[in-house]
Amino acid sequence: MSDTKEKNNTPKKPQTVGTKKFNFSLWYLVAVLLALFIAQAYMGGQHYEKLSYSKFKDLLNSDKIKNVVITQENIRGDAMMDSAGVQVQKPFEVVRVEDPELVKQLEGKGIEFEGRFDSDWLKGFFFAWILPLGIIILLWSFLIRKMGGGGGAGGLMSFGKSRAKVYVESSTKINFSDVAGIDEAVEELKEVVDFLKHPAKFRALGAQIPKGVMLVGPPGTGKTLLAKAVAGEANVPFFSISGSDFVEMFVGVGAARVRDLFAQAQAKAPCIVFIDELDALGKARGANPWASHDEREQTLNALLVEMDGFESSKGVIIMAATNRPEILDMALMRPGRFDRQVVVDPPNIDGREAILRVHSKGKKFAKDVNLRVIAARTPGFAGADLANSINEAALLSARRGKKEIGMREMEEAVDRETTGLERRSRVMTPKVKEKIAYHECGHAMVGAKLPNTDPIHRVSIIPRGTSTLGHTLYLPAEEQVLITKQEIVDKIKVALGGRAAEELIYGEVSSGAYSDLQQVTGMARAMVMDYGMSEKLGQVVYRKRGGGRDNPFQAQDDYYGEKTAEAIDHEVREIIDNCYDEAKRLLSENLDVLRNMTTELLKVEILEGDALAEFLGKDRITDFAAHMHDGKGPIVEEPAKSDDDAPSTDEDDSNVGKTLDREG
Ligand code: NHX
Ligand code: ZN
Repeated sequence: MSDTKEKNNTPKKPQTVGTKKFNFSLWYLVAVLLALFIAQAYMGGQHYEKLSYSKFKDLLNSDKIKNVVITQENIRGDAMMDSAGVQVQKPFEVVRVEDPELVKQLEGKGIEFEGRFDSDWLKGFFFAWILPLGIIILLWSFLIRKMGGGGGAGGLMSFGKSRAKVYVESSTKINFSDVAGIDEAVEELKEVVDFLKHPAKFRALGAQIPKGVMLVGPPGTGKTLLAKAVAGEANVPFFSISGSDFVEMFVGVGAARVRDLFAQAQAKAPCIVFIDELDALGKARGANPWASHDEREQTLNALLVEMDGFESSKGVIIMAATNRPEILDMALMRPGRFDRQVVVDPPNIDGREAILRVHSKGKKFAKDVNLRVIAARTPGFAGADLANSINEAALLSARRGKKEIGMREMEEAVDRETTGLERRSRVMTPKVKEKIAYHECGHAMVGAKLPNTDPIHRVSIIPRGTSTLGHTLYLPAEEQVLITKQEIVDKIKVALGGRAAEELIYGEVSSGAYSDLQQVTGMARAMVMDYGMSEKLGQVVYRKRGGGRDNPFQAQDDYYGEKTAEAIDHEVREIIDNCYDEAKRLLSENLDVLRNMTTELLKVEILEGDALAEFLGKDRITDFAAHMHDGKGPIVEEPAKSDDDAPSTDEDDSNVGKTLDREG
């Protein structure tokens, strides 16, 4: 293990510790046997002339046989034989036939002969025993290698200690300033850093130091980054291992690895041990049907024992990450183990903006890039997704030969993630193109005429992905936590605006509104069944909680009878019908603008910003001020603060204020 310690100083190098010697000798054995077999086959298979017994007797009678070796099955020897008209001495072989006269004949002619036990038994032994055994062993080791899975190298006989990849970074260089958008989690972990830095302060008070911190949150939210940041802030070594590295074919291997890991960590204390994907230990049973339940239990037990066993005052803090805390063994959460849980939520709009700001460090952006818009456009994105979007935008900008990343590219990167690739090649007749344009302008017009709707960001008739022919984007300025009845109603009207425009202009409707209608139906049903927003059905929740993430297979045994079901359907229908009438009314009152806007949209294919304001009015479109990331802090900053040092103009700042103070 001494070499491990030496290598620990090189950061970020995965180390593979363990023995492969047994594996080698196994291969060696197989190779030797194979060589033996081949050699034998060569020597045994010397070019004998195969003769019939009668031919052999003819040769014998005509004194052409020189010598003979008799085995149980064969007679071999040398004989003078015809070869291209010349007599040559050649070796021959015949299959032995019951012939009591043979010995007398040989004696009579004075031919040298001997009996011999054929060494062919070796061949037989090889085929009957060694070869099948070899094949079985080969197959076995191959299978195990396949199944031992996850871990990488190793295989059958590497019962070694921790061949687990232990990434040791002597200091991670990452600190809390690299972590954005999860402020609560960071706040929680500051205590851990404090302990690692000043253990004496805590010990003097006799305070119990946390041993284990569990980071709980969906993938990509920055759990690993957070753990690294703790190590970086405290400037201690960072041991990292994945829970899946503990899951092995053989009972006890994982447990041995756990013990080894803790031994290594304690030698390096104070330090952070980070176990990623802790739930892999809980999943083990399903993942490998051949591995028994015991392995998982033993590994888990080893982990618990190790956590109980070591003194946290030494300064080893275990951090673990999981996105499914519910499947973890309860024993892990007991005091003295992972008694502290830190929830790492997906970021809200402010968090996303902060994350974007962090990831834009060291990248060149054009002046018009507005990270607030990107943050508003990416609900549900986690840190990793946002980082990916920025990278995508950088790649796009490079491909387009730009010197800096532009807003177009940033938006395109997000579009690709949310609606799919542009498909300009999708050919459509002018008639269909016009219909699409009217549909989209219908949405936008209705949205602009209603008071409780989100500002319109963009109208586009460029097809995207597999099934979208056009789209209208609205951007909420803030994360919506509550939605009023009137806001939902207005949303329904906007969603029906597309079809309403089609009907008004063409007198008939198309299947294109399919996805709009799905949304509309969902919203209306939620009003009636979930939010108590229908007078006829009252303040009652008719749906069982369920469906969604908790219970995706929920059957439809909700809380209502047949009469109520009818009433719900009727009410949903009525809400939608009323909204549709209202949408049509709004459009028919503004038919000229709708026509002009559609004509323009058909020309330019995308309407946004000022071009959009021309038809919808400046206060109904998104009007985020252009703002960059260059250390000025978030866009919500007080204008007074950035007066002296910020390069942005006063105009910019006033725009910012206006956008964010917008009520509703
Ligand atoms: C389709 N997509 O898949 C075509 C390509 C009305 C201008 N048939 O509301 O893109 O029509 O405001 C099966 C059957 C999607 C699957 C019908 C998937 C219909 C989007 C709807 C714009 N913007 N509609 C919109 C749109 C469409 C759809 C379907 C489907 C259009 C509209 C999709
Ligand atoms: Zn639509």
